Amino acid sequence: MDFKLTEEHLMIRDAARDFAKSELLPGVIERDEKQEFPKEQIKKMGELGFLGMMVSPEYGGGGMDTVSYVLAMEEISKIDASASVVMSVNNSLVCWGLEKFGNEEQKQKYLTKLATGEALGAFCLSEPEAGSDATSQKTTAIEKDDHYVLNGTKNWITNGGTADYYLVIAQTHPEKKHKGINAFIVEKGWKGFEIGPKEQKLGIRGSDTHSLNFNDVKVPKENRIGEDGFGFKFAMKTLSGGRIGIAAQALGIAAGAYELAREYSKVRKAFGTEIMNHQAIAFKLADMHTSIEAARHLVMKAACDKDNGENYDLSGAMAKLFASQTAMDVTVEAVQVHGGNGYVKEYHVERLMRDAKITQIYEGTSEIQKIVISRSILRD
Ligand code: COS
Repeated sequence: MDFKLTEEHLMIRDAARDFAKSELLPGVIERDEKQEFPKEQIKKMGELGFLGMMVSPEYGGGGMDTVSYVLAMEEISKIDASASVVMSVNNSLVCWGLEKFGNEEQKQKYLTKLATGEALGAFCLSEPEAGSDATSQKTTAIEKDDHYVLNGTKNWITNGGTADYYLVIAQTHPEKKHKGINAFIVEKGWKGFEIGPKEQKLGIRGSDTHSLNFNDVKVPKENRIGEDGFGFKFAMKTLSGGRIGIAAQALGIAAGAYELAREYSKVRKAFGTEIMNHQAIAFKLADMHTSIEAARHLVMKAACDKDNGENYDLSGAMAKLFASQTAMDVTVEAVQVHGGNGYVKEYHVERLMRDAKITQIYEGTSEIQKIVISRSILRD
């Protein structure tokens, strides 16, 4: 096994690191406090190519591999997990799904804009009664003449209010259960498409999360992705890659909190010496570093599997499960290393601790990852 990164990988990682420090760090505490979407910063991320990293240059993307993508995700997430979830959804759920399964017209019309950041995307699978139980879709898309009529509600949609294009999963043939589900591209502003109020969240507060209502929205037939009934497979395949992005986000949150704790331990004094000289603190840092390295290996393995054309359902699920637990453990310890200062906003670690929790919930809870993992290892 060769874990060496190429010159190009290192350049991408450094570019993401520099961007995060110079453009995302200023104002990150205030955006979190006010639940303010990083609009200008996301625009710049689009201009720099961070929103369509893996899309082929033919459609305006960066043509990069998944390893590059997770390296950039880690660096952005160290500083601002609200910005990185926007990046993750646009790259892995929206752009990847469209490039892999959309037709040429759909790619020309939508992907070219999404890959450059000219437009932003959202992925709409979850519903009030279909979160983990994703096959129980209540949103319907009924065929009528040259279009489908979409009705229903989607919940907890990232980029819900800010997106331009929405990939919406809906049931067309309820009698066929998950085999009757379709995926559609829906544009903001279409008649009957209403954006619900913004959710008040524990973490990733700068990201824009809404419920969406569809009331007799007319969706042209040409906006269905893939064959009739392909929607559930579309969602599952797309989410498998999305989980690698969220694993990288969790890794970045953990690494960001660890780096802050390590540096703090070198300057904060207690009992006459820097706290790093107390074994109670040094051992915490040793544990944090070790689990972050283990998470990084799992994230890289999943990214390499995807780049090498291997199946990544299992490695992606393991990466997400482990990295998200690492994010929780490490951020809690980073707050502890900071003591009282860890509990106040200006030291950043309390925000990272709040941001970490969602990585165990979205794009498949940790329990769902265990279903995917156990089914995979017991099938072979
Ligand atoms: N790739 C391709 N197809 C997949 C797949 C994958 N990774 N995972 C499942 N499928 C297919 C199965 O092959 C099956 O198709 P067939 O009946 O044609 O064989 C179909 O999907 C249904 O799968 P299954 O029978 O395993 O469905 P379950 O209801 O048991 O649920 C889980 C499967 C739990 C894995 C799925 O519902 C899931 O991932 N839930 C979480 C959803 C989620 O991540 N929500 C967050 C929303 S985004 S924030």
